[in-house]
Amino acid sequence: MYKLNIKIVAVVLISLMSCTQEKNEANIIPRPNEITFGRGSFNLSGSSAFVSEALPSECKEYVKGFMKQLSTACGEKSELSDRGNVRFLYDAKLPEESYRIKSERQGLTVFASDYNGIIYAIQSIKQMLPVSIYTGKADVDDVWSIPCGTINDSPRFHYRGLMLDCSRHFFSTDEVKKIIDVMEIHKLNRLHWHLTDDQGWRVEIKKYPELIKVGAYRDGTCIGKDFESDDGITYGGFYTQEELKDIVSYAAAKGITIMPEIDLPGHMQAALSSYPQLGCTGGPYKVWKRWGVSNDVLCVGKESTFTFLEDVLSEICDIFPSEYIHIGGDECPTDCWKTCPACQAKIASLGIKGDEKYSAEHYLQSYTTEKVSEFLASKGRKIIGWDEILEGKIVDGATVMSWRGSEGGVNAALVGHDAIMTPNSHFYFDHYQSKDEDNEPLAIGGYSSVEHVYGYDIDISPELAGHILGVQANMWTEYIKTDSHLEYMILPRLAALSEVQWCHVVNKNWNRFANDMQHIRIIYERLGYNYATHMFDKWSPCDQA
Ligand code: TNX
Repeated sequence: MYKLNIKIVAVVLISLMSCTQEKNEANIIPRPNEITFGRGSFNLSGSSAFVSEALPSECKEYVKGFMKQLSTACGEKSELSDRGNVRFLYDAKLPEESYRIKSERQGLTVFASDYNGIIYAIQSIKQMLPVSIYTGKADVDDVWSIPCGTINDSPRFHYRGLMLDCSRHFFSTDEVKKIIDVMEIHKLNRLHWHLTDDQGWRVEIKKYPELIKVGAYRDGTCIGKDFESDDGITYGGFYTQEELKDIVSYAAAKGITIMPEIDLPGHMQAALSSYPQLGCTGGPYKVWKRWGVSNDVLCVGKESTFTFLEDVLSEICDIFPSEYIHIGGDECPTDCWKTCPACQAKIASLGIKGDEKYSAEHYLQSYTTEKVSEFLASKGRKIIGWDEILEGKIVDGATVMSWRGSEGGVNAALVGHDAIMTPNSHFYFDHYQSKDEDNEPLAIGGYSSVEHVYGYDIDISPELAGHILGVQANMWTEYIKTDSHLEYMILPRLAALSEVQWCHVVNKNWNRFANDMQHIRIIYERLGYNYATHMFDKWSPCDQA
């Protein structure tokens, strides 16, 4: 009994010590490459900041915003000054998006070579400060110091994305901004915005007003997974070009590029209902009320379809400065092309022939992708498509988004194409995050816990590695109708994703991550995010496996 008590006391002491140690540690997610802390600390309360003129001009505004948050939270004025003790300096030797923080008793110095590097340094600093830095409401026991030491940090992948489907369900501009905010905290840099699909067209196109008049609304939505049912409630919404431009600049200020997706030639039923002449039969078509893959796709036998696509994509390019435009390309049944005189005439006039691997219609889709790609290239843009674009003939210069596992991405890299990994085995945030499905909101299926997301590892040979641009998670929203449900599906899986995207393999460690999440969850809480708690239910802060 006595022996047992000693053991218990020892365990408690050790865990208390490790907890105290952990507190001196930085709970930054994603984990920086190198953190070395020494003795002493620097107190940021009342500090002022100097921003070197050698840094990109927008850095000043960002630092100013941080100083403002600091002032509000600490209750002591922090502002920009030529003699600031928090100094932001340019270091040409640092790669893109990288940063170094040197913290000394008398001040803090941040080095970077670009805007994103400065953003990420500040995000790391904020995660080392009391959570009231995010809300401006300081607690009495808040301590505003950062331990002396250095942080050297640089991302593993340069494409760190999240895809948001606003077609199946529509999310307000405020909610989209709220998602952008949490992406910034986790150092993601791409929001892939799925704006069109069978169930709703969400982007205003001035030349084709019916797209939002007709295509943005459906007469009802199927109930649960009964695709024949219909709730009879008109559902829809769209973003004006002004709203979209506002979101583009909101995201850019946070180092995030918005990549729009116009899914073609399949997943186009909302466009077909607005302009039935775009289809093979001429319709009539209805904005789809159910989920799945529709057989009604664009008629690519008609030249007028390409005129439509070019007009739409021109306006898209005017709204979104993104170097990449996503053109979808997924799940395009070719049934109607097989019986469509225009499509068949096109196949004949182009001399397209099927072979043992792919049908002539598959090659007709490749032709479509190629034409769209050439048009976008004339506007200085590059295309990304879902991995179906590997079927038939892959278009020169196209980047592949690998969703049906990682093989598509590896195959693309093998033939010299760039790829982004977004396999549905790990990064489909519409999948269940707990095995206890009965106690979860209805989801499409699958299973991807936070730990499972965290465990993704791309084992690729060094020669292919250069073609793997990065990793992304996809938030499809067939079953997600509300903001709180959306946040529940994204968080905290986004945190796990961010370490897959950012951390070099040696720095990934589930136990350390789970421990660090105790801090991030409070940030989520204070910022009013609805996050899933499964991982915390199983985890206590000092629980080291
Ligand atoms: C597949 S991933 C789709 C989407 C669905 C999703 C549901 C991809 C390119 N297409 O249309 O929403 O599955 O998980």
